Amino acid sequence: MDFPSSFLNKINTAKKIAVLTGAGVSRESGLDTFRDVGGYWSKYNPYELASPQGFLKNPLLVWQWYQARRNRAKEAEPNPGHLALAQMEKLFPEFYLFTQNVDGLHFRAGSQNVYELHGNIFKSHCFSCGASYDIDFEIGESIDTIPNCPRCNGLIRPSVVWFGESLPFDILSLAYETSRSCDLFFTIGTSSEVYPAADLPYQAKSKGAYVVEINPNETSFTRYADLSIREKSGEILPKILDTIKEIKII
Ligand code: BV8
Ligand code: ZN
Repeated sequence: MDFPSSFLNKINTAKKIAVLTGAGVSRESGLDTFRDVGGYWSKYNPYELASPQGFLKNPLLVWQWYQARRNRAKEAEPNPGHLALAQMEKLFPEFYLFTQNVDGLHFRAGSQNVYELHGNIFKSHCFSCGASYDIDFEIGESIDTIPNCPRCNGLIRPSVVWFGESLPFDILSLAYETSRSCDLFFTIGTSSEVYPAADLPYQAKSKGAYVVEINPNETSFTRYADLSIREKSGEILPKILDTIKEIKII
């Protein structure tokens, strides 16, 4: 693929890179997205499954959904898109990867500087007192398979950020600061629907960064992007990596 000279020049001069990824980056690892046809939100009401109210109303249903996603994420492998991002990180002085994904695949691909905006599906904590638990348990068909907190007997929940819950303050602050001070911003595999994560590319754009969107479909951000690539991330990111290596003569 021939990239525009504006992008090639930016690759050559950029010192600080910021990346925002969404569920589309894990699609080629076989994991479902949320808003694609057949995605989670076409089958379930997001507020039933990804909100504290939904969890309190039916903790077993929510846990069974997360347990199924945990099992699929465990079986999944990082795809060429994850792997290319892990290699790209080594080619720039500063490279920050902010992900909305909770599947842990960026870490497994070898990315080091990864920040999980919406938490991690393999971590759990007590809904009542907040104590963290990395216990390995299997959710079954009855509510008593949901572990209770040994400290306060509260219900244990997945350590992900649900609708109506604040993102980790330190990570969100870093994401805003990085987006507003980077030279080159990639928004990859996200529908740009969920805030505050979806605000990050706008922040980058407002401060003069060159913003690249990678998504087979248009999004509400597309018209603001300096370069919008209608491709699958697992296919185009290895080509971008090769281009970076050619430019940096590596
Ligand atoms: C917050 C849990 C402050 C983790 C998720 C009313 C009350 C409270 C808040 C709100 C409200 N109204 C609006 C809000 C704000 C709300 C929000 O933005 N709602 C939207 C829907 C309008 N946000 C929040 O609530 C956030 N918190 O605001 O706190 C606050 C606090 C208290 C009170 C008020 C405010 C919390 C947001 C986090 C929600 N958690 N899930 C999990 O289970 O995974 S949402 C879910 O959406 C995931 O986190 C996911 O990461 C996120 C974004 O989805 P995407 O990753 O973009 O995935 P999607 O399917 O949408 O798109 C995939 C894309 O990939 C598509 O575009 C597709 O074309 C593309 N694609 C497909 N294949 C490929 C590909 N791309 C590349 N390659 C491919 N091969
Ligand atoms: Zn507790």
